[in-house]
Amino acid sequence: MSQGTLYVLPTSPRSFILEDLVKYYKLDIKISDEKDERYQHYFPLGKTPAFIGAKGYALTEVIAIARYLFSLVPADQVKGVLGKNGAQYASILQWESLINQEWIGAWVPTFYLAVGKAPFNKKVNDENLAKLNTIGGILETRLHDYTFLVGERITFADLFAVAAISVALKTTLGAPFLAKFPNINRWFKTVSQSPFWNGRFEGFEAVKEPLTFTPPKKEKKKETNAAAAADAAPKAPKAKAADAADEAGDEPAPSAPKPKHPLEALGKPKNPLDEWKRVYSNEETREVAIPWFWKNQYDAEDWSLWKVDYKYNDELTLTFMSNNLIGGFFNRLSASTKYMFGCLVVYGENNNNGITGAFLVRGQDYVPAFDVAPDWESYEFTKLDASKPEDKEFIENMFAWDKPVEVNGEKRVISDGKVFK
Ligand SMILES: N[C@@H](CCC(=O)N[C@@H](CS)C(=O)NCC(=O)O)C(=O)O
Repeated sequence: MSQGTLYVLPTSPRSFILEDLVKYYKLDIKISDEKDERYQHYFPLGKTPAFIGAKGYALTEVIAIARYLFSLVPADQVKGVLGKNGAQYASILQWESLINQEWIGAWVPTFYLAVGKAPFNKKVNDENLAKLNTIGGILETRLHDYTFLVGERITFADLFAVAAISVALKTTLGAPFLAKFPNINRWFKTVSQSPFWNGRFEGFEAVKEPLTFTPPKKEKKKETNAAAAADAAPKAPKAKAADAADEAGDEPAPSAPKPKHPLEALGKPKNPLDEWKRVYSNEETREVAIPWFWKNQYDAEDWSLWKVDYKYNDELTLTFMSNNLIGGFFNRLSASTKYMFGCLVVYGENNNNGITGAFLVRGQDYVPAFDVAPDWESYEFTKLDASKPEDKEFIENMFAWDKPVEVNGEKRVISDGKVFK
């Protein structure tokens, strides 16, 4: 019988290191990336990794779970990976804790800011990047004097740190970080080749240009003044006033009454969106929701249908980052929630993917619904005609997103997506 279930978020270093530990030591543990009912029962915080063992023994916190998993490995196989004495054991915990708390804690905000999952804030971005560099300096000094973080052989401290640093090298720190810290570079190469990873880092390359906040293309061109040019990480246009006040130490001006959404002027539609959103969320998409949509929701007078394509697919890298980009866009569209519904999907694979989808929009123009998001011009909008079978099929495929999508005559598998509702 399996010794338990490990709940993971596969893209997260806190999770994939435990997955690799389970695989490397051939532990009889089920890995699940689905938060099933048992998970919900035991883990109200909703975080991963999490573990449920025999008789309902439940654990959260990556460091604790790692220790429990090691306790299931025969002692002669663990060898020195947890240190050869009490002092080494404690030093390993020290590095793990530093990386888990301080490094990952600083990297996550830089990543969220870069992919638009958090509203851009230069101060927060700069502070966290500076902190990552300070920790880089601490590791560099240590690795100047020692081959590995704790003594002269690989321990779990090295493995954990490599997992956490790898995601930063793929995103907001990239190759310039390794160029600055040659000992980290040397150590990262060695540790990432350990058989522990079973080839996870084969062909690993840090991104040459670290991910940073990118304003919509049009805005980029407009920013010609020296101040904007000197700004290493340009701000979103809408964040500017607030940031300027922040930097000057000003109190923000009292807020004016919230302006009405321009689509209010169209009055109430015959079929408001709420019922459709409920049906879509609760019913089988193909069997019930889509027929309901055509029968009860869509009418060509009140609503229009749009194909939405990201314009810069060639700049996308990892599929989960493309999906986060959609998440950020949807957050910034929230002022238009009452006026539209839609799905955007990520098709393809890492380093070869794109974003497309379909939206139902109040009125006959897409601009008033979409221009609430500063990056709306990074997307291309094409009107769809529900009386054309191919357009109708596209909309249904996007709402259901259960089949490959055809892009330039090629069928592409949908790897992820989000619903705007
Ligand atoms: N202190 C926890 C942190 C766990 C954590 O924040 N996990 C992230 C993924 S790496 C998560 O579940 N995020 C989702 C959320 O915060 O809702 C640990 O060390 O394991």
